[in-house]
Amino acid sequence: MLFSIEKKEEDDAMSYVDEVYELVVAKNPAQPEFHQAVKEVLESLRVVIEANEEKYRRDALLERIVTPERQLLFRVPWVDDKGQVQVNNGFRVQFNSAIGPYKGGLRLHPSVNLGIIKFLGFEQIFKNSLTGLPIGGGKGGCDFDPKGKSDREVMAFCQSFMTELHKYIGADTDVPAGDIGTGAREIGFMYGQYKRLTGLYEGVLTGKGLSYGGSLARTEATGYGLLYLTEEMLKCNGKEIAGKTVAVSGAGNVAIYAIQKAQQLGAKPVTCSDSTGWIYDSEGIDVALLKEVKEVKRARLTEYAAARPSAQYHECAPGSNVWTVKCDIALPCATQNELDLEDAKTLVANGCFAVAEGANMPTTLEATEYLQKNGVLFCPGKAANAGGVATSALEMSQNSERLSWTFEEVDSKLQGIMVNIFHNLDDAAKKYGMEGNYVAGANIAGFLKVAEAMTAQGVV
Ligand code: NDP
Ligand code: 2IT
Repeated sequence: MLFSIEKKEEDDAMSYVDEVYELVVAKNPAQPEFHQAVKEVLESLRVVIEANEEKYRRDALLERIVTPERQLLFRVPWVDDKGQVQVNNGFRVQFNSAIGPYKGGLRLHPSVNLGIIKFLGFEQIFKNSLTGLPIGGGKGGCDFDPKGKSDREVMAFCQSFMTELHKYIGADTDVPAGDIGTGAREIGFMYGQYKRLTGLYEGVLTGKGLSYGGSLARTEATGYGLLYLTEEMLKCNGKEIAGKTVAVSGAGNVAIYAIQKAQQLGAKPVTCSDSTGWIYDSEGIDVALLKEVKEVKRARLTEYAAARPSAQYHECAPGSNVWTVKCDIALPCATQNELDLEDAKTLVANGCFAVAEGANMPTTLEATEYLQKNGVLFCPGKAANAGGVATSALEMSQNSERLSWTFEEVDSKLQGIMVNIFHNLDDAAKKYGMEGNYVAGANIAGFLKVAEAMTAQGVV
């Protein structure tokens, strides 16, 4: 009798992976993006965990890896140009420091909430591990919208944000950087305030200006890195990038330099987008014009269309986006969940054979599965966009040795890192019997290093 009860319990027992996923959903209600990121990683790790389930379970390794080491939530009050006090919600999630100081960007966007910062911080753990450099995972941000604000308002916000954040960061503890809405201007204001409050001239932020400790090629790094990895992925699958038509979404830091490098490699990027509209340019995107509109004027893409006869402008609407354009390669470079199942079907029907994520988690789980099932080469963001944070780590190295490397030096290290990342995930996918599944490969390769470090460091 006893035996049969035990046997039944055994049959009913959920696998450790499923148990931890249910725990995450129960303990973190109303955080769908965080659940989505955890689900994708845990599904990929199933084969690794199940081979060693007893040990991982006893060590509560998965419970620990899905729980941030520390979560900071703080008030950010500032005064606008009319003299009105504004209040925003600031966040910094210090997720995992097993392999290095927390490292990850700061997102400034009205949609920011704890669940979004946690999804980004969780992704960052594995991404940073894949770079091969000693950086742990973290992310932060605020529901502040820099759009439409004066420079003085942006400075007032950044100073207030850093007045609280500076207590928790440092060159050897936690090193933030840019992300959506946080570019060179915001990093400059934050760095100035950190220095004023602490008296320290140290590499506490990356993406700094070149005159005060920034690295050459950091601005270009995420977009360039995305193309270096895509090129290697195509090469290893008997294809080449030259001559191919590319659909890019976004018109920010990642998208602009992805478009630029795609052109340098002989491809033809024909689209870009922002939150209100998108461009199809039959002659290929004019990068100089796009930079002028977005980096200098901070204007809408209607200005691009107005200045370029070959460009068509479309409002963003359901069913109207860059993925409707016929392309060989798709590079989503705007934001999470911007490429859904319908978009994936359209891409496949139009003959697209490769998708590499410049943004973090831009493809929904259903879309990813559809693309993979239909033979599309698919590289997830935690590998494909790791060039940005990798170059941030190179900026940290330069700050530590108080030297600056040349553009060529940084760019060639970036290329080496991206090629290496691709081979690591390709090898991991093959080793675990999932050849060509780069999502699984990236999650497994990223996880194994962090898991080993966590195990070696004991229960902390
Ligand atoms: P930017 O702020 O420079 O640009 C973001 C672009 O995406 C803008 O064109 C913006 O349009 C568009 N966008 C942002 N949010 C939305 C939204 N909710 N709906 C539609 N469009 C949107 O950010 P980055 O280029 O730096 O970041 C883009 C993506 O890449 C993000 O997912 C980020 O996390 C990721 N990433 C960035 C790295 C970096 O080094 N910067 C490194 C690795 C990943 P609009 O201007 O109208 O808002
Ligand atoms: O998502 C990312 O990897 C970034 N926004 C860059 C982080 C960094 O620390 O450079």
